Amino acid sequence: MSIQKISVIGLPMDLGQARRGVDMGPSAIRCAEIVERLEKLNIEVEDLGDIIVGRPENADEPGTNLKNLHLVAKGNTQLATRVDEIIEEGSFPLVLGGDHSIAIGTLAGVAKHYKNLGVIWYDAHGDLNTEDTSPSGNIHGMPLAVSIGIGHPDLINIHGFAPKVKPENIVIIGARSLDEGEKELIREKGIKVFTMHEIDRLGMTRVMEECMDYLRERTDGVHLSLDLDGVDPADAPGVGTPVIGGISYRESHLAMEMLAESNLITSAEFVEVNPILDERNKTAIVAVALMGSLFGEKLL
Ligand code: 4U7
Ligand code: MN
Ligand code: MN
Ligand code: MN
Repeated sequence: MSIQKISVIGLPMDLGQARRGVDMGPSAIRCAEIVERLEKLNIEVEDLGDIIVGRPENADEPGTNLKNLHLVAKGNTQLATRVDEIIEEGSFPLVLGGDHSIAIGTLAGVAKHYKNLGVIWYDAHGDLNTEDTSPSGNIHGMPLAVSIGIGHPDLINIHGFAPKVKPENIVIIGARSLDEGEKELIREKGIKVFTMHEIDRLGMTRVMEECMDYLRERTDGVHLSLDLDGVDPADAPGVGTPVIGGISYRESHLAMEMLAESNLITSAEFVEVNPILDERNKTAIVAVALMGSLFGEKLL
């Protein structure tokens, strides 16, 4: 079924990591004309604005080394409710970040609606750390672990149930910076990963075909979580944790076009755009171009 209506919602949160400015991501993406772009595709678009996040008095909270745990959980709890409502009314949730910790809330709201939710995690990183394995204490490095039910109770139980996703329903694309604990978890849980090695070796076309075949046979909906640092920093410099040797803009474009043709994607989020670190809003412009392709924009 093709998409009739898209609901855009922003979570301008930068508390899941240490570099300020990623809270301006939703604004930068709107400046790059996301709404206008999608409206041209004959899809009804509503912009629900942003969820308001508080400012921390102190990042360190007693009893945990998770930074800003309380506010990150609060923002994500609100996001889960909004995303749930969007799907309830038959619209497609398009979530704008914010750092990647916001995937906790998006997935909580989405997962309620599917028995076997699939997830494509487009990212240089695995985001599979826990309080014990995290080298940083930054929650943006943990949302995928949280979604499979591993992590702090205040995060895994958001929206009243856990886990949100089965590990075998996840496909990571673009990984090139995995911590040791994350590698262990990937092996232990049997998470499917196309690292940069597979993208180099097989090419993006085959990687996407294999990814979509894999998900089509086992899921009843697929969420795309796209971290702009999955894209090479030459093409997307405005991110907090850039890693060289990434997926090119062209390859990313192709991946989105293939997803559009497949009709597989039922919700999406674009995260980690940091205009403070960017060059003339380039990363937001890239994000908007990728969203255009994802929703069926054609060159001719
Ligand atoms: B992002 C890191 F140690 N793994 O946990 C961590 F390398 O959402 C980085 O993908 C996490 O941008 C990056 O802090 C999180 C680090
Ligand atoms: Mn990343
Ligand atoms: Mn990420
Ligand atoms: Mn990052």
